[in-house]
Amino acid sequence: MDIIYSETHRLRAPKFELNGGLLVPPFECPERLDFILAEAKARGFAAPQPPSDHGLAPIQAVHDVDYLDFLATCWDAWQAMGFKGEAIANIFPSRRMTRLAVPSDIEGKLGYYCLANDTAISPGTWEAAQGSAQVALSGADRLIAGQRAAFALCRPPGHHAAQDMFGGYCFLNNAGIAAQHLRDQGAARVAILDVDFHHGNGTQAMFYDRPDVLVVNLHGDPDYAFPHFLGGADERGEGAGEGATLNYPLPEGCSFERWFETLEIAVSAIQAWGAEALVVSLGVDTYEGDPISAFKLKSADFTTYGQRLGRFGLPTLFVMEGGYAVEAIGVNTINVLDGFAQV
Ligand code: SP5
Ligand code: ZN
Repeated sequence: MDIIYSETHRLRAPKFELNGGLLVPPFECPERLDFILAEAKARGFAAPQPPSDHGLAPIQAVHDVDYLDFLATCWDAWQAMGFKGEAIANIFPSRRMTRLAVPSDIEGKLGYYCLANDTAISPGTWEAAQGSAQVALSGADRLIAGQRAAFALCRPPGHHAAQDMFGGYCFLNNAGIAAQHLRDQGAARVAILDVDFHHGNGTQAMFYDRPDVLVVNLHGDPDYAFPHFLGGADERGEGAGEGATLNYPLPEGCSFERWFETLEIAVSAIQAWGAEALVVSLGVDTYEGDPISAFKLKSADFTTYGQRLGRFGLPTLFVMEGGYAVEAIGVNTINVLDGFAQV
């Protein structure tokens, strides 16, 4: 299985994350990918391949132009204000503050386009986000060329990013961009299966009214888990997209047994829907040792579910999302890919 990877991810290196009322070193850090690459190498995967440049058009196919302009100019505008720290939003268009205009002021813009203040914008963030999207697009190209599977080793992750919102460590929705690319290159029906601990609110929002991209999430119930305001079982799509969104919220402390039963239901639904290609939003923050999540998967369980996805038999693009137990992220991620490849 080809692994697509770009060094540009290192440009995404914020110093701070607001967590528990403190500015702490970000959970989503460059070292994550070093552990995954080292494990891939140790387990006999071929050297990673760089992405090819698809430009901005396939990104604009799912993200709003004004949002992309904001991402491209945010850091310079923030610095021009004379602020000394990273760009962290502190005001949001929340309930009963529904003025629709986008403020010209950068603090206003930042809040307008932000969904969570866990995510600072820092120098190089935009360049790294674009590189990550190119990795996903190049992974999709492997499927278009007829390969059975590919691994887009994306960083920063993408599934919380919507058409016009960043946050949850995400800026561009890599899985959504890849799914749209597969559609544009001829796949009639594409499914996105999101197995990250957190609900992929951005991916769901992006395709909510569309019948051609099925979005399926297994995640911590928003009642207790980030992002809290999307991901209920009653959200099933709207308009032409009615029925093409499926949510399986799961309890705190969820066992692998319960999780895997739910995966079986999700896989059956994808099969019944008639997907031609599968994009897996691969977050391994379902691991029992994850510092910010609440499921109980053990490292061997990742192999088991990788094998199940392998038996499923669809052309499959794995897109890296979350996973913050850095010392275990390599083993857990490669276990999924290895399990898939064994079948
Ligand atoms: C891609 C991805 O996995 N993004 C996740 C972003 C989550 N950021 C906010 C985390 C807040 C965690 N609070 C944990 C409380 C534990 N009880
Ligand atoms: Zn996550």
